[in-house]
Amino acid sequence: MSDDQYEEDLDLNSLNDEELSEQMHDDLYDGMEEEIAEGTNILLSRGWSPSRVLNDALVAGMTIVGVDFRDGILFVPEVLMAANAMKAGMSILRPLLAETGAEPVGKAVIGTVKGDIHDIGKNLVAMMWEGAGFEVIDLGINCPVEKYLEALEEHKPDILGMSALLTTTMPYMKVVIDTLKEQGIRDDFIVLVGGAPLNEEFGDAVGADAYCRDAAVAVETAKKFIAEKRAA
Ligand code: B1M
Repeated sequence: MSDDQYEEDLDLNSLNDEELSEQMHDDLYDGMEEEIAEGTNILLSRGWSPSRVLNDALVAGMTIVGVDFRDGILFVPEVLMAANAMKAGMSILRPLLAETGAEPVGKAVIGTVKGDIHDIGKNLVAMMWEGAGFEVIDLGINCPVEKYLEALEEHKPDILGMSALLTTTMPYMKVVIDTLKEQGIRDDFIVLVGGAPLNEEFGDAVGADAYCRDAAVAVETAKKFIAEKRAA
């Protein structure tokens, strides 16, 4: 039997919990939205809590995707497909998680800076953060400092993430960080920056807490800073 036929014929209901969870890791990896939605519903119907489905079936699967993306085994299109499949599961779980009051790992606001409309990388970071259990408020593209400030005031996140893809727009990150300093709120947030033309030196120069080379690093860095913050 071909792999395709096997996939077509595979009845997710016939798998036990452990097998189904593992199958969902594979399905996430392969960006199979419908299967992820179906698997999520089956596990819930078997009495799994929403946070167990999130952590054991989805986040664990997305972690594998993140590692292979970092290591150059998966590329942007595959990661976007995996992230979309993850979203299919998340959209079922999100209202249930809100009901049960399960604590997210942390909260993050992210946006592409003023003058810049590139959003593929930023979306990837937002999705990967969501996949890692963060609550993410995505401000979209072309964000002026006022938009960041309003979102920080409204959502009180742990993390502020900024993305820039142009050498002409990346200096705007300093405008945002300097404004936070002027308002005396810089240290209330973990500020992470990223985008193709940036590097670590630039991140230091503008006063960010860290530069993130890619979405997988953004997840690792966010988790590391949150753990340090909680420990303090
Ligand atoms: Co534009 N563009 N573009 N473009 N574009 C670049 C960036 C460019 C390098 C192409 C080139 O000339 N070789 C060049 C910039 C040159 C420079 O500044 N030195 C460029 C230019 C010049 C322009 C325009 C000015 C072109 C024009 O109109 N004359 C114009 C600018 C518009 C504007 O923003 N005001 C423009 C427009 C566009 C499109 C609209 C056509 C399109 C964007 C579509 C979209 O985003 N919805 C586009 C695209 C697609 C690109 C390239 C080809 C690809 C960018 C991309 O999506 N990469 C790009 C060339 C390139 O980078 N190879 C280019 C894939 C993405 C997954 O990677 O965004 O780097 P990346 O994100 C990574 C990491 O950087 C990191 O994680 C991500 C995932 O691993 N990361 C973060 C990103 N943000 C993060 C935030 C974080 C953490 C990590 O926060 C914590």
